[in-house]
Amino acid sequence: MQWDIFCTVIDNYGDAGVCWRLARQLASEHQQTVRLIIDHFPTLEALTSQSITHNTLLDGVVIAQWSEQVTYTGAQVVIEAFACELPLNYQAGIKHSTRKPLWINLEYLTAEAWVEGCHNLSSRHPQLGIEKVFFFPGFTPNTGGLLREHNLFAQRDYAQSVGTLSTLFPTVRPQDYDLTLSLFAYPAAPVTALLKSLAQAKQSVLCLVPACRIVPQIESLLGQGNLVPFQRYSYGALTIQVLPFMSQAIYDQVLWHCDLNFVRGEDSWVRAQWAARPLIWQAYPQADNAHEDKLAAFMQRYGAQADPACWEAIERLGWSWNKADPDQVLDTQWLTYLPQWKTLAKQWCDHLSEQPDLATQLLRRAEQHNSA
Ligand code: TRH
Repeated sequence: MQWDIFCTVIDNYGDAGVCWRLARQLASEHQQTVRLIIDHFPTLEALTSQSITHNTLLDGVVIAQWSEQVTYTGAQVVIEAFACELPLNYQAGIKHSTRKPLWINLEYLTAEAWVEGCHNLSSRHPQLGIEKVFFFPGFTPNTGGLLREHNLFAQRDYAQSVGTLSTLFPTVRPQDYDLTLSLFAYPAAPVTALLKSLAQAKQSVLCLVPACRIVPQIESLLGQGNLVPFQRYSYGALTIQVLPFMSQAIYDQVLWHCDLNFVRGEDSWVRAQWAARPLIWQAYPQADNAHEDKLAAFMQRYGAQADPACWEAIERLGWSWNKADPDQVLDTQWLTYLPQWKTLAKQWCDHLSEQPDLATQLLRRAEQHNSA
C-alpha cells in the first residue's frame, strides 16, 4: 500500500522522531510505499545524521517538503500525525478521489486509561464527508501499542552483551565507572541538584548529557562555559561528558548502555523502556499541568509490580524531577535500589513487548479498510 504520513514540527524532536520511526518501519519491515511529508528538514537531519532535500529517498522512505500545494496521489493510507491538519489542496484531492483512503489521526502517547475508550473511534469530516480514525498508541492491548521494530531486542541484547558504546565513542568508557547515566531533559528539571547529589555518591558516576537545553545549567555548576563534546569534566565523584546530538540509532545505543536513563517527551521515553534499563521520565510540560495526570498514569502502571520500598524511592525521584523540586532530588536513596529497579525495568519491557507494535496494528487497520 501507499502511505502518506504528514508531520509538522511543533518544537523539539518528538513529532519528527515518532513519524520517522514509523515511516522507516513501514517501508523496511512491511514493504510499504511511504512518503513522509514534513515541514522542517533540519529536525529530521538531526535525527538521521543525513542531509535531506525535497524528495530525498532515505531508508526506503521518500521525504517531501510540506507545502500547501502537496497533492493527493492516491495513497491508500493517510496519516495525520498529532492533528497536524492536512493541506487544503491535499484534502480536496481526497474529496474528489473515487476510492477514499483510510485517514488516520495518530495521537500522542499517554498511559491514561481513557484512551482505551477512544482508540480506533472515527468521526466524519464535516466538509469532506470522510471518516477520520483516531489511533491512540498506548500500553495496553486495547490501544494501538508502541513503536517497536522486530529486530530491536536482538540488536539491544547483542550490543549490551559486547558493550558497543566504547566502539562508537572511544572516549566514552562506562566500564571505568560504577554507574553510568544519561540525562536528556527539559530545562525546568532540577539538574543541578541531581548532579550535586551524585557528586557525593559512594560510587563513581559517569553522566552522559546529549546536547540539549540543560547544558547551560551544567556549565554554571562546573563554572565553565562552552563544554567541549566528549571531554571529561569532574565534579566530586561525578564525571560529566556532553555528547553531540546523535542519530536515533546511536542514541538508542546510549540508552542500552546506561544504568539509568533520564528521558522526556514521547519517543525517548519509549526507547528507554525498550532499553530494559531503569528510567525517569520527564513529561512534556503542559500549561494546565495535564502532564501530571500523564505522569501519574504511567507511574501507576510502571510501578504496579514493584517492591514498595524500592518503588517509594523511584516515585520520589520521578515526581521531584517533574515538579522541579531540588530538595527531594537530593535524596539519593534510589541508588541503593538500582539492582531491583533493573529487574523491574526488564519485567516491564517484557510485559510491554507482548502487545503487537504500533506499525503492525496500523497495517492491520489499513488492510481491514482496504478489504471492506
Ligand atoms: O524532543 P522531545 O521533547 O519531543 C517532544 C515530545 O514528543 C512532545 O510530546 C511533543 O509534544 C513535543 O516534542 C513537540 O522528546 P522526544 O519525544 O523524546 O523526542 C526526542 C527525539 O530525539 C527522539 O526521537 C530521540 C531523538 N534523539 C536523537 O535522535 N539523538 C539524540 O542525541 C537525542 C538526545 C535524542
